[in-house]
Amino acid sequence: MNYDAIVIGAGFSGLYALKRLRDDLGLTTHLYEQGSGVGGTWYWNKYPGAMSDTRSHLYCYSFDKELLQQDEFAQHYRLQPEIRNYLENFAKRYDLNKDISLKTEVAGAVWDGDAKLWRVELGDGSVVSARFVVSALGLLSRPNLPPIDGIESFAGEMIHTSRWPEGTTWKDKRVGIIGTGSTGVQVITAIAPDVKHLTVFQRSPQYSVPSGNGFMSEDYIRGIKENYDEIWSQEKETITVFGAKESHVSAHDVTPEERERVFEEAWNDGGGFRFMFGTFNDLITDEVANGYAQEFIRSKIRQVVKDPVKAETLCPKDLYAKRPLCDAGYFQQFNRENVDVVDVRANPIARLEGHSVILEGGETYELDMLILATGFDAGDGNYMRMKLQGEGGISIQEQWKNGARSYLGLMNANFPNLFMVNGPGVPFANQPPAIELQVDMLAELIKVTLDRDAAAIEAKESSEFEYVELCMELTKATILPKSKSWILGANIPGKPLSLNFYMGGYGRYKDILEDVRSKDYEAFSFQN
Ligand code: FAD
Ligand code: NA7
Repeated sequence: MNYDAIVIGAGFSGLYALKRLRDDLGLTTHLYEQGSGVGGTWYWNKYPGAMSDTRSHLYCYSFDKELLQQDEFAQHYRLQPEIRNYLENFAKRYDLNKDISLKTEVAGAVWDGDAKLWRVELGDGSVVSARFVVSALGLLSRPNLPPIDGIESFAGEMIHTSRWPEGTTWKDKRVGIIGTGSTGVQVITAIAPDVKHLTVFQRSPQYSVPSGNGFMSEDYIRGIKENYDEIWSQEKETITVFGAKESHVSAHDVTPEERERVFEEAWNDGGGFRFMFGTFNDLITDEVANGYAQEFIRSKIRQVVKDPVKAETLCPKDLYAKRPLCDAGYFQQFNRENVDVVDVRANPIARLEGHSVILEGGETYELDMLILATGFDAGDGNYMRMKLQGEGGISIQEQWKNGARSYLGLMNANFPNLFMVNGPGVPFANQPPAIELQVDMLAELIKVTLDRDAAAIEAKESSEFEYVELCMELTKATILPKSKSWILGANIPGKPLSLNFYMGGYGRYKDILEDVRSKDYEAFSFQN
């Protein structure tokens, strides 16, 4: 089969790309998805407690005014089944399913420079072709399985949270969980009341604040819907578009009492992004300011957790510089008799054997079920296992050998007509609107290519170089490089620093795209 365009991945990104390319540009377009349903993140992550922590009214596409009015949400945050439904309904609304092949992995794509098209290899070995490819493989999609001895032969149930089988039960079981990131915090909070015993194997304690989730009044929801245009246009000028009013005040410019008041107010309002970006403007750029937030959250953990030994184990001492978390009563779970926390940074996991997790110190924990909330090989994880070859046969592994990078998160030099959504260097922001921005831009670039009667478009090396420098500079202006998290690919042992994000914010990224447009796309080269 030959298409004008092939899209890979059926999450927020791929579904919107299929709609834009097929319906708005009139291209014959087909989408391949390895899962057996659409939804991407929200198809895969069915673990208990899974939810978004972007405010409900902003965790959706913004372009479709009718859908915004019809959309149903009742709480401040959407739960996984609701988001999956939303995306399934989106696919139905635009009749996308007829152009989607599920259970179809794309194994690779090779640029044929003579024919000026991509030869796309599917999992069963068959080959299809297309002039344009949109790879919407996901930012947080490739599961990270920790390299723990004996992991393949663990005798109990073992589940990575992003591969949670429907119908799994944890009730009355002896459960262990490795990982206390956003996912771990959600799972622990959800299952603690029902398990027989829960052992939390914690390597890094977390700064988590209350989510403040709860039902919104009908009046409140009506108010949102009546003012959506204004809400979106205001939000799209912010850094994160997470619905948290961003602060313009330095933590250094207020008295200690005022700082405490501001933190307390944010703690009571709820929301991780609200706490990190809405209290003071320098928490992720200034270690001293960051320290004030750390101390505040530690004091809250010590107030909530009754057992002082558990409380100390749960108190983070690192920087508050991973993705900000929020929870529905995480620390409270450790007041239950049946919930323990084990510090596996001080005493690492040595191996799994039979039903047991065994620490280097020899302590043995026998379990019925082990949950791996160990996150993702973020950003380039899905790319690195594909055979993706651009101009002259250069592989993506070679292109990114010193770390994943790109121009605008959208294109790489040497890879003509290949567009990424959520490629390295996209804005660190609420995803659905950030995805729309990228997909709209790539659709625009395809249109420009077609209008110019060009066979292909490619990012210039110089554009990519300058953009990577900019991303690097912005990242270095933050304290993020000092924290080991997936944001820069530091959660995967041996992985080079990946510029997963542009740290200038959504609003400024939008301005960069406008600049590209105003300069008549000179950042790209066109082939005939
Ligand atoms: P995905 O939804 O990851 O979709 C990618 C798809 O590509 C997957 O279905 C995958 O199976 C498919 N795929 C990959 N490789 C191949 C291949 N070779 N062949 C075929 N198919 C392939 N973001 C926020 O902004 N706010 C939040 O609150 C938030 N919460 C999150 C909570 C969790 C638990 C997780 C994991 C992520 C969260 N995110 C959040 C990020 C979330 O990933 C994005 O918001 C968004 O869903 C990404 O959509 P996507 O389409 O780009 O990628
Ligand atoms: P994260 O945030 O990467 O968290 C993974 C957790 O797993 C984190 O606590 C890790 O500890 C821990 N981990 C990973 N490997 C190991 C090993 N080998 N031993 C012990 N502990 C380990 O992933 P999440 O799924 O929670 O969240 C990812 C994003 O998805 C999140 O930010 C949201 O955007 C949605 P570490 O911190 O590395 O010491």
